[in-house]
Amino acid sequence: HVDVEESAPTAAPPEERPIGYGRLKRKEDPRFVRGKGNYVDDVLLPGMLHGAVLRSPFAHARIVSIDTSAAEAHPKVKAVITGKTLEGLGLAWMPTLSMDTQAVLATDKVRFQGQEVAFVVAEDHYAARDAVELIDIEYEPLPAVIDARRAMDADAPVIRDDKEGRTDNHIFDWEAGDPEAANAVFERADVVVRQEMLYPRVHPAPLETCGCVASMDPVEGKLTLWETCQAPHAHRTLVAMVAGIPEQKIRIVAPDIGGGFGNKVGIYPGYVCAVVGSIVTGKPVKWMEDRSENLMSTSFARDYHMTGEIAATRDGKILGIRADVLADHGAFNGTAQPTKYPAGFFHIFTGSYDIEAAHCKVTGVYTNKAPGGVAYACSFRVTEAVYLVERMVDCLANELGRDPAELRMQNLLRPEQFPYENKTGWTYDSGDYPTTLRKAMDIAGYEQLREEQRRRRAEGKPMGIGVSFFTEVVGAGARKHFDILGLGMADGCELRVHPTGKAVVRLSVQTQGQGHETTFAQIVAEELGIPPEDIQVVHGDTDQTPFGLGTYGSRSTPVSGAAAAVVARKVRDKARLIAGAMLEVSPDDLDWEKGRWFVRGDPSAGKSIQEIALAAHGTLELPEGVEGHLEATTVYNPPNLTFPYGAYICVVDVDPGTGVVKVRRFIAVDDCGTRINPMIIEGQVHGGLADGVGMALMQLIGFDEDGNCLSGSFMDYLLPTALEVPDWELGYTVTPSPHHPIGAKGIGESATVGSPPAVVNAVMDAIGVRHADMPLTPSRVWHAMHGGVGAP
Ligand code: MCN
Ligand code: CUN
Repeated sequence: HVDVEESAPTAAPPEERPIGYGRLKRKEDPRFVRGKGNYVDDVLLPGMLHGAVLRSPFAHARIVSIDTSAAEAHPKVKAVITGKTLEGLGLAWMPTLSMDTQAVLATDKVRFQGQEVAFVVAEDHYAARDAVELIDIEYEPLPAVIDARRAMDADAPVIRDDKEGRTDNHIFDWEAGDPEAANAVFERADVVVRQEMLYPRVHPAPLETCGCVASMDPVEGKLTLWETCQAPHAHRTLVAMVAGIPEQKIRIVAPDIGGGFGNKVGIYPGYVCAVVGSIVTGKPVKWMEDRSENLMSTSFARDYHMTGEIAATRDGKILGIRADVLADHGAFNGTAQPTKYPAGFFHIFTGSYDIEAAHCKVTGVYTNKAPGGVAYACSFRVTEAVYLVERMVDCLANELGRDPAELRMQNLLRPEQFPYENKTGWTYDSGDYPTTLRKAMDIAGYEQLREEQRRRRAEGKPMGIGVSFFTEVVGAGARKHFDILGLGMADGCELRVHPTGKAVVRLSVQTQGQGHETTFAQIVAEELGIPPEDIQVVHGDTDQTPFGLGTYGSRSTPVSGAAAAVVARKVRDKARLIAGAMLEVSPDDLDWEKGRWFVRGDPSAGKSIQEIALAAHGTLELPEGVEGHLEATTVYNPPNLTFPYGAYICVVDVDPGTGVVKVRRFIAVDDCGTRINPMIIEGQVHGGLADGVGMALMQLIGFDEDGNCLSGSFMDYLLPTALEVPDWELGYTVTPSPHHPIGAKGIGESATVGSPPAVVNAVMDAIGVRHADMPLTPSRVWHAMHGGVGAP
C-alpha cells in the first residue's frame, strides 16, 4: 500500500507538490527495524577465514625488522602478509583517489599512527587478533610533523621520502578567482576584516565501521568483493587496475551500508589485504575494522587552516572576499575529489553574495596523520568554504556594528541575477535567496529573539543568535570537467517493465541510509504512473547495475535521479508507440496522463502502462522499428551542477560560569528544488544538523605532539545525542533546478555544510567575542569569554 502521511502538502501549488506520492514511508525500513538488514559483517561464506591488521604505534618511524615467525606458528593462523609479501606481487603501494600513492602495508617507514603494517589471516577473528600481537617489529622512531603550519619548515622531516627526489612536504598549490581584481577592490574598500580560523580535523564516524569479504574463486578466476562502499563501479575499475584482475571477473557487492558520510568512498589497505589473503589461502577472507581503527586510520575530514579577508563599503556592501588556506592532507594524499580540483569545490567560498571580486589560494601539505580527507558530508570541501564566508560575514557585521541577518539580506544575490556566474567560475542554476532568509527569520521570530536577547543580557545571561546562509554545489559531472582517476562523473540507469506491469530500475549509485530504494521508485512512479511499491530498485552490485561513479557529493539525485527520470521517459515514449498499435491510431494522436496513453479527445479510449507492458511482451504485431518488450537504458551526463541553498538560525544559551553551550533552538529553511520525498528530506536535514552541532561544539580528531591520536574512541570523539540537540524547526522553499529533468537539487549534505557556522556565530554572538575555533567545548568558550584563546 502507498502510505501517504496526512500532512502531505497535496494542496500545494504544482511546483511544491512532491514527486511520486511524497511522504512515502521508506521501502527499506521494514528489514532494518526487524533486524533483517544484510550488512557486510552479516556475510558468512563456507570456509571463510578472518583477517586482522597490525598497525603502527608510531606516527613516524623507520621499520628496522619484522619477525612474523611466532604469528605463523599460531595453530589457527593460515597466512601472515607483510609489505614484503605484497612487494613480490607489486601491491605494496596503491594509487589514491588523488593520484598519489599510499602504502598498503608499510615496507620502509610508518607515516602515521595506526598505519597498516601487517595482515594476519586466521580461522576466526579472535585468533587473528591474538596472532597480530605475536608479530615482533623493531622501529626506529623519527621526529613527526603534526602541525601543518610546520610542515614546510626547512628542518621539517621529509615524510614522503619514498618518492624520488622529494625534499619537502609540499603537495600542491592551487588558486581560483582573479587576484588583481581582488586586490583592486580591497584597496578601495572602506573596511577590511581579516580573520584566521581552523576547521579542525573531524571524522564521519559511521555507525558501521569499514570492512569487506573477499572471495577469489580459484577455478573461475573471479573475485567477489562485498564491501562497505559508496561507489561500487569505481571500486571495481580500481581493483582491476591495481590487482591486475580482468574487470569482467570482478564483482563488487555493496550490501546494506550502515552509514557512509564519505567514509566509504575510498579503498582502504584492509580491502587489498583481504583480497590478497583470499588469493593466498584459496578461501574467502573477512576483514572488519573496530571503532578505534575506524577513527584512527580511515578517511578524516577538514583540517583546513584558513585566513579569510572580506572587503566592504562603510554602509555594508560587500565588495570582495579572499582566502588563503593551508590544507593538511595527512601522510598520503588520499582525498576524494575531481582531478582538476585539489581543494575540492572550495572555490564556492564566495557564498551567496553579490560581490565584485574574489581570490583564493590553497596549499596542500603532508603531515604524519591519517590520510583521506574531504569526507563527512562535505560536498567536496563546501563545508570549509561555507564556514569561512559565513564566519567572515559575521566578523564584518561585528566590525560595522550591524545586525548579521540584515547585513546578509543587503548582500544576498537577487532572484533576477540567476543563472548567476560567480567570481570563481561556478554558474549558480537558480535561487530566490531573500525569500528563504525571510522565511527562516519569520519562523524564528527574529525581532522578538533580539528583544529577548537584550533582556537576558541585562540579567547577565548570555544568549546568542547565529545566522548562516549557504549555497552548495552538488551533482558532479559533467564528465568533461569532473572525474575521479580519469573516470568521468556520469551515471547509467536501466529500467525494465515486466509483462505484468511491475518494474525494476537499476542504479549506479549506492544508498548508505539515504533511502534510494524509496525515492528512486518515486521518480519512476511519477514518470510512468506505476505505483512505487511495484517498482524494485536494484543497486550496489556491479553484476546487476550499469556503470556510474556512485554516491558522494550529494550527486545521486542530481545525476542518477535525473537518469532515472530520463530512462522512465524513454520507456514512456516507447509505450506510446505500442499503445498506438494497440488502439490502431497514430501515436501522434495520443495524450499522456499519469499511468496511461489515451486517444486525444476520447479519454475513454486508452491503454494503461500495465496493459501496454503486457502487449509489449505478447503477440501484438509491433510497429515498424519498435523492438519487443518494454525497457530502456540511459547514461546521464549533467549539463551543470545543482546549487541547493538555505538559511539557518541557531539560538544558544551559554552558561557564564562553565562555558557550557546549550543549543536551544535551530531553524533550518532549505531549498533543494523539487522535493521528491519531504519526509526523507527532513531526515537528511535532521541528521546533518546534528552533525553540525557535533562539529561546532564537541568533535575533534586531536593529536599530541608526537602524533598519538587522542580521539580513538567514542569516549573521546563525541557524537551528539538527543540530549545535545533541540527539536529542529524546519521550513522550505522550492526553486527548481532549470536543467534537471524534474527540477531536483541535492539535499544530503546541505545541513552539515550550513549548520556549523550558524552554531559558532550564535556562540560568538552570545559571548561577544569575534572568533574562537571549533570545537566550542566548555573550556574553550570559558577561555574565550575571559580573554584567553580565541579572544579578538
Ligand atoms: N531527495 C529528495 N528530494 C530532493 C533531493 C533529495 O527527496 N530534491 C532525497 C533523495 O532521493 C535521497 C536523499 O534525499 O533519497 C538524499 O539525496 P541526495 O541529496 O541526492 O544525496 P545522495 O543520495 O547522493 O546521498 C549522499 C549524501 C552524502 S554525500 C553524504 S556524505 C551523506 C548524506 O547523503 N551520507 C549519509 N546523507 C546520509 N544519510 C544517511 N542516512 N547516511 C549517510 O551515510
Ligand atoms: Cu564529502 S562526504 Mo559525502 O560526499 O560522501
